[in-house]
Amino acid sequence: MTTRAHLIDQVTARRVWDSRGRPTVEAEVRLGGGAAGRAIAPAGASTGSGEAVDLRDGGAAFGGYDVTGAVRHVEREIGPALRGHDAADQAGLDRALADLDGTADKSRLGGNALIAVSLAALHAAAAAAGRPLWRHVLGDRPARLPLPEIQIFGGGAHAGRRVDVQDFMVVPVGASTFAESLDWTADIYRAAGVRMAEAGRLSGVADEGGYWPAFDTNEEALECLVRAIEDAGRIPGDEVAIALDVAASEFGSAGRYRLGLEGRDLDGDGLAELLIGWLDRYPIVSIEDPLGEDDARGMQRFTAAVGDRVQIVGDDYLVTSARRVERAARDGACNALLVKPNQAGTVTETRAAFDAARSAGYGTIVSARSGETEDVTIVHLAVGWGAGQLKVGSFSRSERMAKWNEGLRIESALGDAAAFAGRAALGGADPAARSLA
Ligand code: 2PG
Ligand code: MG
Repeated sequence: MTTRAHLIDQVTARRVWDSRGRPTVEAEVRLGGGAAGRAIAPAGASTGSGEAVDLRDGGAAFGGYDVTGAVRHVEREIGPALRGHDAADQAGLDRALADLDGTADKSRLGGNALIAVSLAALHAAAAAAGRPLWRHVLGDRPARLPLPEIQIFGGGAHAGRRVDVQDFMVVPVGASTFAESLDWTADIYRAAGVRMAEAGRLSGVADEGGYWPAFDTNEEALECLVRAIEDAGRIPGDEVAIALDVAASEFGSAGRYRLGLEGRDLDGDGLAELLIGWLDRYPIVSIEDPLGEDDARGMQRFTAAVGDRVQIVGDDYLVTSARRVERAARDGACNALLVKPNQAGTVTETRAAFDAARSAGYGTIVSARSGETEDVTIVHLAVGWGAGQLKVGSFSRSERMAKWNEGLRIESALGDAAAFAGRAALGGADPAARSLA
């Protein structure tokens, strides 16, 4: 039953700043009963062309990245339209947002405006119910903390294209709790830093907090990562495995790829062969966007070749779209979905993509963006939806640590009831073993 207490009374927005020092949209939703919710839109750098579009002002201010237009849309159009809407009816509210925008890519009001409001409304509904967001979303089902993918070296568009591969990550597959997975990662992150320093190559961090990738080849970064896992006293593969985000759309299109670091031009088969060579030589359990977003044939062939032994994640390729997930599942491309709420533009559309991935037997990884803030909503979604995996960047910089730390808080709140998703959460593994929530 709806009471006035659950009805949206006011929606406001302001310009705040993200981890790259760029403007972004923060929205607040206040309900009649006084409960309120707040959320901040993140922003990508290696964006898929099918994503919801962030509305930026252009022009001279802040390099064209300003968001005064998106903020104004929340205040003048979205707020009045949502007034009186039931905050507990997320699907209806998100439909109203999408209808009001009226474009396929959310470009009129701005994907940044829409996702901030949609998430803020979810927060307000949880606050009105008097429950943490993760519990509000999960209900009474058992909770499971996600297996983290944590970046150790940044690259690609997040590091001036210093190396071609975008994310070199660790996955603590042998850990028995979320907290332990972070303990291990802290040691590996530190060990990697010591190695870089000893080699005279420590020169700060990339956009998501991973070390700046001062390597001569992409493969050298993989070798250094394996050594850092060993230096930290962990067994590569058994205890801590590797995940890559190749983000191939950033260095290739129409089936042609240019590895800038190594000065090599490859076709799709050539790139697949190179990556499969790495799978043979290194303990890699997950590989994201191995081929370009426009290379459906390449993705299908790659999945057919190695999808039974490794997780193949669609990020730019699937852009958190239920329609694209269904098509990929039909065509035999990918076996896991990267779930980024701002790619879809609303909570409900994100959830639809998530559900499509689940139905297809895919693994699911809730993910942050390279431009982030102190907002930790995605951690609550990862637990609340039973996603099984979480990717929020590296193990430094507070916009990243805020999220890992929120996972620790949820794990402590659960006490003995806390379960950890572990290795079984990886796509490509038996979907029955992944039935998490
Ligand atoms: C990705 C993300 C996060 P961006 O490609 O998976 O690493 O990067 O937010 O720049 O798209
Ligand atoms: Mg990616």
